[in-house]
Amino acid sequence: MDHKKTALVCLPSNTVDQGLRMKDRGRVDIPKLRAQHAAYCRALQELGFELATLPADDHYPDSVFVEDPAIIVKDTLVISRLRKQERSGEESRLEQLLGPKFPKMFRIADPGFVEGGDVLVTDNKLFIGLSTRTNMEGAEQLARIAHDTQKFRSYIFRIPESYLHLKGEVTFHRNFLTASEEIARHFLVAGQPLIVTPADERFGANCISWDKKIFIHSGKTKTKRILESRGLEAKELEMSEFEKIDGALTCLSKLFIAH
Ligand code: CIR
Repeated sequence: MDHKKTALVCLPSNTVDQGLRMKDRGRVDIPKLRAQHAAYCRALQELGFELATLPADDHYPDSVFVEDPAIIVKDTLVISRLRKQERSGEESRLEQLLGPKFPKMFRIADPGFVEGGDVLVTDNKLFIGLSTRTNMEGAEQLARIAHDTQKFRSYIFRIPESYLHLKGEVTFHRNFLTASEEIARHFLVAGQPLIVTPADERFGANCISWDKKIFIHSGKTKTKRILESRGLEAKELEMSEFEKIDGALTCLSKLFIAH
């Protein structure tokens, strides 16, 4: 059987500059953002991913952030329940596209809310961040689904108020994790080597990799040095326009193995 490493992405909408933001970080330059998205897609291909690309959806300014509307735990697909009115409804497009590819599918139900950005999935554990977007009801529903379908154990904890999502500051890379020093202690139970990044480099721990090659947000010089000292080949991607609307590298794709 052909097992393809697939990256689901969504093209940026014409309204992407109206994306939600925790604080004003300046005007989003849409042409520049599109160029950054194109470079990101090329990076995924360089890592060996085949792209599945959703068309832009102007009704949803934040629809480029496909990490949030769904969670994948092995062959189980969980459709999120997005908290913000402005994003509510983004889930159905992912469900239509991904639903047929997964033998098991569940939906987070009222009064639960979970966003994919708050869920770190490792080989056998979930780490779920409670945030302004993910509540305890949602986290418990997800933990139950992951336990019943895959025997996964879940760890649920509150994330710092300055974070939008847990995964802005932690990434699972198959053989190791990268995590900001501010939250790294939560992942000591992960059973994987942990590479700790400085707390003052926002999104430093949010990176995409395959084997030794790792793409990071540009300008994270200390993070880059740390990754290189661990034998990784770190390459920078300019993400300035996404950072203005609180987006990081992993937020822009949903990675899975297609059967
Ligand atoms: C939002 O506030 O929902 C978007 N502007 C940013 C979403 C970033 N997604 C992520 O961290 N997974």
